[in-house]
Amino acid sequence: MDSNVVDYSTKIPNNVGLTQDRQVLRALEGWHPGYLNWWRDMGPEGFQEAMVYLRTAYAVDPRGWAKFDYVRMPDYRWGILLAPAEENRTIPFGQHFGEPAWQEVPGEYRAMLRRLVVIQGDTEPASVEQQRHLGKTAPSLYDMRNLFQVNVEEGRHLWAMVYLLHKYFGRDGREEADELLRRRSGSEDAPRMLGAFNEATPDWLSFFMFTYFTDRDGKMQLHSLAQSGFDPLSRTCRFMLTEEAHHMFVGETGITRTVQRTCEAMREAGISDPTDVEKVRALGVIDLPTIQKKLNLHYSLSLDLFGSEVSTNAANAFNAGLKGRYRETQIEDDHRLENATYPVLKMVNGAITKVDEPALTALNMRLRDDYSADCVKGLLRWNKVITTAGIDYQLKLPHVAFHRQIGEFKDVEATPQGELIDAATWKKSEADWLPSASDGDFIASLMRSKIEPGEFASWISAPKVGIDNKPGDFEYVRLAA
Ligand code: BYC
Ligand code: FE
Ligand code: FE
Repeated sequence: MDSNVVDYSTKIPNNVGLTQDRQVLRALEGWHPGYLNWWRDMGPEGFQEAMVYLRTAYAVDPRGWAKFDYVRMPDYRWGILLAPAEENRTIPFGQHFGEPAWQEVPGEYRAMLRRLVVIQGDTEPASVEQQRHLGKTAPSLYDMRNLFQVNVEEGRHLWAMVYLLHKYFGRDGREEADELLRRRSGSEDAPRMLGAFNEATPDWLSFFMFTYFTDRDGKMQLHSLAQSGFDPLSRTCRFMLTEEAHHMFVGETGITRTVQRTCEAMREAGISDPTDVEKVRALGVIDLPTIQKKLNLHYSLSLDLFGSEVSTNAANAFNAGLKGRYRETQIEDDHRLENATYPVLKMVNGAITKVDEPALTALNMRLRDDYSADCVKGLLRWNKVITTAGIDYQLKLPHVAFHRQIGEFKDVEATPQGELIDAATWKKSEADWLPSASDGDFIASLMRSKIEPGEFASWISAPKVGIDNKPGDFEYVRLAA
């Protein structure tokens, strides 16, 4: 069978020849009911019966892989899709540089590889859990559809990692796959593995910030894992990246539309001072300083996901050929990094200082730098909207030392400009930099669901174009009667 085409005749759609792989098929069929239970319990609350205009992947080549149709989410065809194998692929970095890519798990690196797969897998259902209440306050049917599209695809990303665990890791792989359904975002006794995935996503502005900033960590991590010498992981991640693009699009355009609506409302009302928060809020839109606070929060939480700036885990995974750098194959160096250095921001004698560290242990820092550069693009777009509206305000990324819980800066307090401050000053100013409870209450007060086709909540403008080129009043979700 053509491995570009997905086999939909089986219960678990796939392009990995599952029908010929009875043992793995049986293992996955055993896991499937637990997954559906998890989806019913922890997936979008109140919308399991709604018909949602979703895209489903039918092929894995870059063009035309998706078809759109109305689907009840529990009937979504979650499947196992790997990007086509690259012939004669070799390991592109590390101690095994140039050797043929592995088609089976390299025994000596089994534990390290399993850990990476499990951590990746854990984030996917976590995000669905974090977003499960948002359907009820969707600002439009268009946005509601996008939320659910992201949710079903994160569910599929879980399947992607579970396939690797079942196929390549035997019994402990199956146990880990079960654990992925047991942990819960924000749970006291069985939380999700990484910090940001236990935080709440209380409102739609947070959702857009999350899909812009946190899904973008997903992009960077998936790019690094797509370089992996373990070929099945590489192929899985390469296909996941094609889905990821839509998640970040949802975030970027969601924030653009929020900023746009705010600027429009301010102009119409003749308000030129963006910091006149009360006046702006009275218009039923989110003031720019509050948008900046949400941005500060989600960016800093997402920076924590890169781990410590200096990390032997990162060096080991690179040396082993399991996790590479962003765009590894396009970098011109020896891809072993034994003698190279990389500048790392560290705390030295109480000051934030740039220090050259061995490039191998600085890989998390490097990926984080690549991430920050990638984040800037959205800010340019949002700021253009603000400038075009004639408003004197600019959104900015806070300094990497601001509000950190992991790495070099976890024990210090810093302003968004990167100035170190004492605990008392932090306490006094925190509410100027991060969303306060009253900011949250205000945003929550705007989160009114709009379910007439073509209708949008007061705080967000309509998108420029519809999904799948549908007109503005398209009924993206048919709610259950
Ligand atoms: N929270 O050497 P260190 C996505 C732990 S998002 C809690 O500093 P390392 C998505 C670490 O586990 C992408 N714990 O860091 C987005 C270690 O613990 P152990 C997800 C943390 O290992 C939106 C210890 O601290 N994929 O796909 O080099 C929606 C020391 O670790 C955190 C991946 O992350 C934290 N933030 O790097 C849906 C890729 N950070 O082992 C989906 C796979 C560190 O000593 N994971 N720790 O007990 C990795 O590559 C690495 O595990 C990390 C950490 C980059 C996360
Ligand atoms: Fe994902
Ligand atoms: Fe995503």
